[in-house]
This record gives sequence, C-alpha cells and structure tokens, in this order.
Amino acid sequence: MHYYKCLLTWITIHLVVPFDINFGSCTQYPAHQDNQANVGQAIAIDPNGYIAYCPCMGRWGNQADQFLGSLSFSRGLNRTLILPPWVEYPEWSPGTSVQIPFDKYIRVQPLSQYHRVITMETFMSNLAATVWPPNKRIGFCFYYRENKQCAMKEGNPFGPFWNHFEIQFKSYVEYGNRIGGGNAYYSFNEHVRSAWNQNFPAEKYPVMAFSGPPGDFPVKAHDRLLHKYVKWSKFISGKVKTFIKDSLDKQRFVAIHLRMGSDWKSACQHLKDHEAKNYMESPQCYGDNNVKPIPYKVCYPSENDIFRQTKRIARKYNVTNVFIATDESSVRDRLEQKFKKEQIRIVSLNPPEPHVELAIIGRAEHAIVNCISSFSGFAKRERDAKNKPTTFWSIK
Ligand SMILES: Nc1nc2c(ncn2[C@@H]2O[C@H](COP(=O)(O)OP(=O)(O)O)[C@@H](O)[C@H]2O)c(=O)[nH]1
Ligand SMILES: [Mg+2]
Repeated sequence: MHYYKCLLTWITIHLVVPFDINFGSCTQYPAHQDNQANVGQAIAIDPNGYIAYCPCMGRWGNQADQFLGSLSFSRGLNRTLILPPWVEYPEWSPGTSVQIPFDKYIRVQPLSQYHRVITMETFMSNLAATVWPPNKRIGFCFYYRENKQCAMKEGNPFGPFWNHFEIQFKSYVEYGNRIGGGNAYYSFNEHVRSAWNQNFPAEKYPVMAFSGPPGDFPVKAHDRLLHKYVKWSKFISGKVKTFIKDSLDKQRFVAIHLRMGSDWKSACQHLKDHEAKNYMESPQCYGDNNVKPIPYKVCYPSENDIFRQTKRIARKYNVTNVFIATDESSVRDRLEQKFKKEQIRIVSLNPPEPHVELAIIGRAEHAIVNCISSFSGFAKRERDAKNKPTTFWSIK
C-alpha cells in the first residue's frame, strides 16, 4: 500500500504538476501534534532557496537565542528558514541527544508574519526529494577542518542531528573568508548579501545547510526584538494555564529565575578568576559596550541578596505568591522556609519542566532573572515584547 502511494506521489510530482509544487515524498518525519495538518499537504517551493542549520551549541537558552539571529539572517537573504528541531540532552543517557520538533514548543504561524519558515520535518517529508536530492546536499561551514571538509557530523549533537533525517553530505563549502569574516551573518548589509548571493546562488545551492546556527551568540540587540514573533505552542501554554489555575488560584504573582546548579557555579567562577566586561548573555543588561568588570554576584547571587531583592519586589507589587524556577532545588527549599515567616508563599512546578517554567515567568507581574544566563534571556525578551517589567539579580 505504502509502495503504491509513493509511486503515485512520484508520478504526480514528476509528470503531472509544474515544478514549483510538491505533494510529498516517501519518508515521513513526524511533526508535533499541533502541526499534523501540514503532513502530506501541497507546499509551494521557494525559488529563492532555503537555509538549514543544526542548533548545535548549548541547551534551550543558547538555541533560542541564536535562532533569532538565524531568522534575521534568512530574511536578509530572502531564503526560507527551515526550522530545526530543538536538540535536547537526556540526563539518563550522557553523550547522546534527541531532536524535538520545533513546533512542540514554539508556534510556526506567528513567525511567518516576519519571514517564510517551514519545519524541518515538513521540509524533509514533503520537499527534500525534489528540492534537495542527495547529490545536492552540500554542507556549509565557516572554515574547513581538514581535507576540505566541514565537520558537519563529527560528534554529538552534530552526527545525531543530521542522521535523524538521514542526511549525508556529498560535498562541502567554507564561507568565512568569502563573505567578510565576522560580519558574515549581517545579511541586511548590501555587501554581505551580494557576497552570499554571488558565491552561493539558489540554483546551484537550493539549501544552504550550516554546521551551526548562522547567527551570533549572544543575539545582537536589533535581533532581540524579533522575540515578539516567538509564541509558546498550545502544548506549553495549556500547561501554563492549568498551573496558574490550580497552583496559583489565578492570583497575581511575581517570578524569579535562579540559575544556580553546579555547572553554573563553575561558569560564574570565571568572573572571579578573570576580569570580564562581557560574559555570555550579559549584553542583555550591560549593553554591547560595557566598560566595567562584571561582579561575580550578578552571575551567582547570594541567598541573602535573593531573599532581600525578592521581598522588595513582592511588597512593591503587593503579592503573596512568588513563583520560583530553578535548576537547583535545594536553594528553593531554603528560601521557602525563610519566606514562610514573611507570609509569602513559594510556588514552583513539580516535576520541573524548563519550558513551562519559562512560560510561567513570562506571565508574572514582575520577574527577577539572571543577566548572564541565556535561559533567563528568553524570559527577559518575552517580557520585553509584552511590555512587562523585568530586573536582574544584583544590578540596581
Ligand atoms: N527546570 C528548569 N531547568 C532549568 C532552569 N534553569 C536552567 N535550567 C536547565 O539548565 C539549562 C541551561 O542551559 P541554557 O538553556 O543554555 O541556558 P544558560 O546556560 O543559563 O545560558 C536549561 O536549558 C534547562 O535545561 C529552571 O529554572 N528550571
Ligand atoms: Mg548554557
């Protein structure tokens, strides 16, 4: 049955329809439940080409940060952005990764108000066989590693990411020195754009598949504003709604993000050992031209400071509920005890779910977050997009 369906599809694509419509290939990559409607749909082919990339750096915070630069880059080049699955690293299986469809967490439709996008599952299931046949699969990297090859699939998550879609690269191109080096992703710049288009025209390179995100980390100030097109999926917002109804009795609340796990403590140690004016997501609170060293406590605040700062905000907003999102539950437990005496109730999500916690922070009257953390950065951008106030630990 499957064979006949595939054959029929092939005949339809190759003999019946004009070149710019595709009705699907034989391999189906499952989309998230919110987006099932797309499977098997007729989809127009973008003659300007596509951009694909592996979100191969960091976890959610980093991936979501670099997604904005990649979105902006794609619009500058006027190519459709293929929305990659999010890469997650299961705790129970160190050294491996899993690919989670983009639209499990973030809606596709609002993004298309800014630029043309398609999920990687939909692209691979419906268009790849025609637009990007195996002999056209060329990997793009900033610099070659050795033997004129990009390390597209070396190590985790690089290998598992492309293998998830059974993608093999036939050849490679390096673009760093052909496109103006450090400015390669500023595709709104006329010189940069024409360098990309001249070197890599869509006819020869229908898909530019990048080994990593074609966007800066941390996200540039102008691209941060694109967060207004980033909306939580129904899957996440449904969970948020339930939590606010059941655990907060729909009452007003303030939220705090405590990034305090052991990996973070070692990362913050860098600020004790070296003077740094920029560190990870720090431009979100210090801007791009900070001149003073960043104090350690901005990265890793003391529990006393957290207590005082939170109490002040709770009083200011006249709320008795404080939502805590954290990667270190022992800090939360100690704070819970301290706040009991203040008639303030600490609420958190149990079991923890990072995306749902972030989305809850997005709904609070006020949020205090970590300037250095890209996970916090997501909350800050979402709240800015909604004109909601946010402050940072240990910054006046
Ligand atoms: N459940 C939960 N997980 C968190 C929280 N903060 C951090 N994490 C986890 O730690 C990871 C931090 O990595 P990343 O997102 O790259 O942000 P960054 O390292 O803080 O810049 C997140 O993706 C989560 O998996 C939190 O408040 N709640
Ligand atoms: Mg990180």
